[in-house]
Amino acid sequence: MPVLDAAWDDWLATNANRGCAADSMVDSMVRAGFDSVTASAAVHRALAAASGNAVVAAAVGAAAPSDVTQAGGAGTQASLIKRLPGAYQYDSSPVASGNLIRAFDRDVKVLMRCERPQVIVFGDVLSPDECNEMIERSRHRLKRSTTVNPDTGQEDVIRNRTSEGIWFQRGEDAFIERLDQRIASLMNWPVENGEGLQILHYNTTGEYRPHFDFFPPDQPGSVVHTARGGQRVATLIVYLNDVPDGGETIFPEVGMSVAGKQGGAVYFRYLNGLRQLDPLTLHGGAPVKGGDKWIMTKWMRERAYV
Ligand code: PD2
Ligand code: ZN
Repeated sequence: MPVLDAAWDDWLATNANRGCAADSMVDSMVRAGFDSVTASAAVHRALAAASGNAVVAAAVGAAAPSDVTQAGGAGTQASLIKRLPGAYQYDSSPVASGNLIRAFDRDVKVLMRCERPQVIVFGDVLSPDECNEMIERSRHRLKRSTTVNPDTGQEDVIRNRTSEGIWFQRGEDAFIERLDQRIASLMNWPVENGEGLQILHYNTTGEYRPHFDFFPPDQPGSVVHTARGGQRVATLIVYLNDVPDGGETIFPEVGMSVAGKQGGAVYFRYLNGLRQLDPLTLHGGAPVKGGDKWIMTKWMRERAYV
């Protein structure tokens, strides 16, 4: 793989400042021999820096973990640090402490906690029967997933996200209502601040390249989304099946990956009490190498989601 040297830093900065689309920059880097995770992370950092998104760009530089250089060479880090008004400050997570959390109607196991970024892996959030019921309710209603267009806010189908999905309205029936209540209790965030549950299905080779779940504050397309309940605060991804091979949830900035187990979940929080956004929560769904993958996501907002 090529090295992300000063020449690549210049190329990234130039193209980001010219307003090139993230996809085409990532494609160019992949054609030049970079792997897609490295390319995507470098492009996101360059775009954040170019948009003057000081909070995001700055904290990338400030919190640099040892393997950040894998995705953005020393030059990239140095140029980001220059823009630094203040690094992301880790305040306490709303999620309860302890190894077992009573979440509405169920005891949920805590399997792993990471402080920076704030990531928690849970076991047994849903029973196998509940996972299978969500899959069967969704199987015949799936539509190709979209992502938010940064300029218009419209939902676009793009190559970066090769999954299909379906949304359930919050509390749309007793079963969904119970899951909404349990998840809100586990995330310790008001149920009315939650978006509806989303089910996603990936076939073999399906992936979701690294991205942020929050709406980048400086992108015009974010306004239409934050008008409904403000910024996203935290994500819970529940694994509805055991993926035979691949499909891990990856956090490339910190070299972490979570291999899902049916009923388990990964939580991550990216908006703190100061309304800073944590760049270390860049994450993706690694390509599924064998079989298929089903997940359920819950996104929590700052205020009631209407
Ligand atoms: O499928 C995943 O593991 C995944 C990874 C990252 C899903 C999402 N993000 C998402 O739906 O935002
Ligand atoms: Zn995501």
